Amino acid sequence: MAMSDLLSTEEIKAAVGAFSVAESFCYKKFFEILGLKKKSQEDVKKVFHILDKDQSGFIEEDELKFVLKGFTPDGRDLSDKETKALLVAGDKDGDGKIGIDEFITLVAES
Ligand SMILES: [Ca+2]
Repeated sequence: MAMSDLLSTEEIKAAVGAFSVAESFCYKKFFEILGLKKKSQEDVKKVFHILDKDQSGFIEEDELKFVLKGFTPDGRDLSDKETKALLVAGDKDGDGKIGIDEFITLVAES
C-alpha cells in the first residue's frame, strides 16, 4: 500500500508543497489540503500504517520528523520544533508517541 493508492498525487503535491518553507508546517492545513478528513476511517488507518515505518503500532518522534517524506520522497524533514509541535498536538495521553486512535482524532480535528 502506497500513499498514492489512497490520495491523489495532485493533493499530495499541493499539500507537501504548501509547507516547503522551514517552520511553516501546520498539520490542520496539511490534512485539509490532502483531503484526509473526507476519507473513510479505514483509509486514515492505512495512512497511519504507512507512516508507522517500523510497524510498532505508534508514530514516534523520529517517524514524525519524516512525515512529509512519508507522503512523497521530495518532502522536506520537519524541524525539531515542528516535530515537537505535531507530537504535542497528537499525543493526547502523553506517552510521547501517536497511536492509531490519536491519529484518527488528529485528522478529525483538522
Ligand atoms: Ca513506529
